[in-house]
Amino acid sequence: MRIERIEIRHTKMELVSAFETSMGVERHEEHIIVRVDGDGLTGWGESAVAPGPFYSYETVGTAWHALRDFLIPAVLGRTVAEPADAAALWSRVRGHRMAKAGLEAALWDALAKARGLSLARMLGGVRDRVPVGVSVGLQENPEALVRKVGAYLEEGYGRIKIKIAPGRDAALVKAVRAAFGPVPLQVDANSAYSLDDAPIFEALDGAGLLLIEQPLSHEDIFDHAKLQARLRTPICLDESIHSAADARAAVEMKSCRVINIKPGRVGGLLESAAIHDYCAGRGLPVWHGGMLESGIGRAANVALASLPNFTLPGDISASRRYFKQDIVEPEFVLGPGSTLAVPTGPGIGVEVVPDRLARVTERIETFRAEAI
Ligand code: OSB
Ligand code: MG
Repeated sequence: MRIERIEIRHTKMELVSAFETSMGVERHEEHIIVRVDGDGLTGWGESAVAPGPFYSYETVGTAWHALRDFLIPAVLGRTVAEPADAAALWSRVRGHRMAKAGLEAALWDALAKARGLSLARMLGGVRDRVPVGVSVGLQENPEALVRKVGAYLEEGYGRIKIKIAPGRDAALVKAVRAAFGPVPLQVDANSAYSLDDAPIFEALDGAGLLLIEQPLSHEDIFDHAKLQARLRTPICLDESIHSAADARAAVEMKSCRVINIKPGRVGGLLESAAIHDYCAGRGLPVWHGGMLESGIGRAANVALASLPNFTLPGDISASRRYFKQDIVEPEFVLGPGSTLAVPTGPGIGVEVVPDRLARVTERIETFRAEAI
C-alpha cells in the first residue's frame, strides 16, 4: 500500500462519569485519532494520550509533534506491505510510543483491509469473544464504591478492578469483599507507593486478589522484585513495561507474575504481540489494559486480546461504560459471561460514524504525499 494521505485529529469525548485514580481526575478523554489513506483503502488508529503527562510523559501535544514532525514524514509517500515496514521506517525515533501506536494501528487496519482479513485474524487471534472486566475509579467513600461496583456486577461484569491510593486502599478492598464476597477482584495503584509501604500490601495478601497492579514507581522493576518476594498475590506491571525487552527484564528479575499489555504504552500492536509471545513462552498470563479508548482504539484492543495468552479478563468494557455515544457502529456491548465479541469484518471491523467523529474533533491536520 502506498501511503498517500494521513490525517490526525485531536478528539475530546465526555465520560459518562468522572474517572479518579492516584494520578488525578478525568472528566473527558482527549486522544489523537489517526486516519491513513492509500490505494483506495482507509485505516483508523487511536493514540490514547492525555492532555497532561501523568500516566506517561506523552501528551496530546507531544504526540502531535512526534507524528507531524517525525513519524508521518517517515512514512508518507512510501509503500508498506506489512506493519513492520512502517516500524522500520521510523526506527530512528526513540520513545513516543503512544504516537507510534496510533499511526501503526491505522496502518494495521488498512493493511488487514487490503488482505480482506479481520485485524484479529491478521494478528493471530484464536477467540471470537474475549473475557472483560471493568476498572472502577476512586469514589467519594467506600459506600459509594460499593454502590458503583454493585451496579457493574448487575450489568454483568464478572471481574472488578478498583483503583487504590495511599490512605484509600485496605478499607476499599474490605468494603467490596464484605458486600460481594469472593467476586474476582484486583487493585491498581498506578505507581502511588514505595517499598516502605510493603506492609500495606502484605496486609492485602490475604484478600484473595487476582493481582496487584503497578504498586511502585512507574519505571521501576527492581523494587517490585523485592515486593513480589514478600507476597503470594501476583504483582502485575503496567507503567514499568515499555517493550518486550522490559518484559524480559521484569520476568527474569521476578518483579511480576503477570503483565498488563496496552499497545499505546509499548509502541503498537507489533510490540504488544512480541510481549504476548514472550510471556506465553515463559508461562506468564497477560491481559489487555485500557486507556478509556473510543470505539476505534477499543476495536483494536479487542482484536489483540483474542490472542491465546490473553487469559485474564481485560480492561475493555462496553462503549456505554465510558461514553453516552461511541464514534463507531456497532458500539461495543457486554455479552454473555462478561465478554465482548471480536469484530469479524475486515480490519478493525467497525465503522467510524463521520458526523459523530466531527462533533468530538477539536483540531485536525492533513498531510499529503506528493503525486508520483
Ligand atoms: O492504569 O490501567 C490503568 C486508564 C487510564 C490510564 C491508566 C489506566 C486506566 C484504566 C482504565 O484503568 C481502564 C479502561 O480503559 O477501562
Ligand atoms: Mg494500570
